[in-house]
Amino acid sequence: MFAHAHAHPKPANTFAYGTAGFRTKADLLDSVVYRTGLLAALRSAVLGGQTVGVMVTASHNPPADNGVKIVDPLGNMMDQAWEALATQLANAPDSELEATFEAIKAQVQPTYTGAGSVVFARDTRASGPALIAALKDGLADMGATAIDMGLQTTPQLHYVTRCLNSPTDAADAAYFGQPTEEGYFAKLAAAFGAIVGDTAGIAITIDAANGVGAPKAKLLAEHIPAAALAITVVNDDTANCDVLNSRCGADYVKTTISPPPALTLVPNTLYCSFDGDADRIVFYYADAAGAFHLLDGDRIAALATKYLKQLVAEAGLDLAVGVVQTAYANGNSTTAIGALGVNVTCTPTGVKHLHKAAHENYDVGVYFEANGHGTVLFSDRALAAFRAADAPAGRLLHSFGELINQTVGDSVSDMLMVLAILHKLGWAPGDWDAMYTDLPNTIRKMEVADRTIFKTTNAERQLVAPEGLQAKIDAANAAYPAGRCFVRASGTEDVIRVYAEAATDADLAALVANVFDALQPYKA
Ligand code: G16
Repeated sequence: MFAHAHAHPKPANTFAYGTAGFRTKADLLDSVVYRTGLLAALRSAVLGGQTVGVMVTASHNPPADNGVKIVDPLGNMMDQAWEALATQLANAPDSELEATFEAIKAQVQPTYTGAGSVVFARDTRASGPALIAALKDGLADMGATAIDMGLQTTPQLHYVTRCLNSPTDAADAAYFGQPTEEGYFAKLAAAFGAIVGDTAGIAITIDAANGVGAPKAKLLAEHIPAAALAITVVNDDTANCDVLNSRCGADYVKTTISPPPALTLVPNTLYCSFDGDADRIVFYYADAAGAFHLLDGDRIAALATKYLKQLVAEAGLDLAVGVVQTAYANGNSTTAIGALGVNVTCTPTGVKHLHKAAHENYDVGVYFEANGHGTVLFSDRALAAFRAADAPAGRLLHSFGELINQTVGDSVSDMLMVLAILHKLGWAPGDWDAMYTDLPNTIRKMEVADRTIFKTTNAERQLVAPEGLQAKIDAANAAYPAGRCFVRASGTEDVIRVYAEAATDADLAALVANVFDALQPYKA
């Protein structure tokens, strides 16, 4: 039945649909991506032939890795109930592939009689074209319509997926935009222009992580007058795949709390870093004395919450504004955001969890992971209120509704949101930084013999296995003022992550040393 299956044999490895889809060494992924093609087409059929998205990327991971994830028709991550099915199909022995597929099909029962439709794109990794070929084989074996968007950022693929499933009449309230790259940039540029005008004199330097965000940021610059926003792009070498995310990009800046070495920071000037597929962003600046200041996802959440809440009040709207974070949020950010008078909730790592919580709980749902992954979601009720509003604040909210990517965190859209808010507030980087002071903190990773033994509860803040380890971490935390450390298995890399914060640098160092002592028995 599957004509191309023999060309995509499964290696001996076991695969899991993790934090952001399948992600591992690229040379292991051929069969996984082929089978993801089969599943994406099936998902489309189950959803009545709506177009499903597939993105081939490993985002922040090193150049030798790659990954694949499925996007649902409204541009959100695939329904989590299907993750187990994706894992099951990826791990079926070659001889059982068709039987496994048929069993899954019997379970999900597609009623649509057509073959489904799938739109897909990839980032700049060297392994991308071959994996896309495997994906196309899977779609061909299902007879699905295959829409190839070529090189795109992950958020662009989410955007296009949503547009392909939305009304095409711009007068329709559910119209989202044109399902093209041009449509994406035109929508962002128009909304940004409506907020800041044509001569705002804003400037930003973007570290594009030597990834797909580099050419896309340059395209954005063609759509916005330079007198409104002057964009400089650095770390833009996509010709050399080996430099992707290497000593640059959002993950490097966040985890090292330092600028990319290739950049010399001009004091009191704002910079930002994208990650490899441009779905996260962190900002930073150097003060007059040359000290580095990181403005991460927590701070983006604080800024957006403060400003949007203010606009909602000015517009006289009764809307629930709230914030979603993960355990990685700096404790002082949670306190400062709470002091703005909004609810703050905590979910496990993974934007799919934050997105769901923001969507379910708030009209204006600000969600950001500390690593710079996030966006602001507006409920249908909020968007309708913005459209109907006469007051200037209401019109501004309407423009922010157009500017902010409603499908997923987006470096480009988030960057424009932050720049627009800073401009409206008349804030320099130091004013934004002054919203609160981070507790000293660190994120480390450790290679372990088997990361799957690390099981967590309470939004990943506590371990339930291996037995006895959490008690040691609890004792370490209790020994230091404001000490908070947790350990969890990464869903995107073969490591465990250790996050710690404490009242002073010395306490932080001692806390981390204690916890690493406790982790020694598990080290690879
Ligand atoms: C992905 C997810 C993020 C998550 C990050 C790290 O980001 O989309 O939600 O924070 O991985 O996850 P983990 O700690 O489980 O490895 P990206 O930018 O790599 O797609």
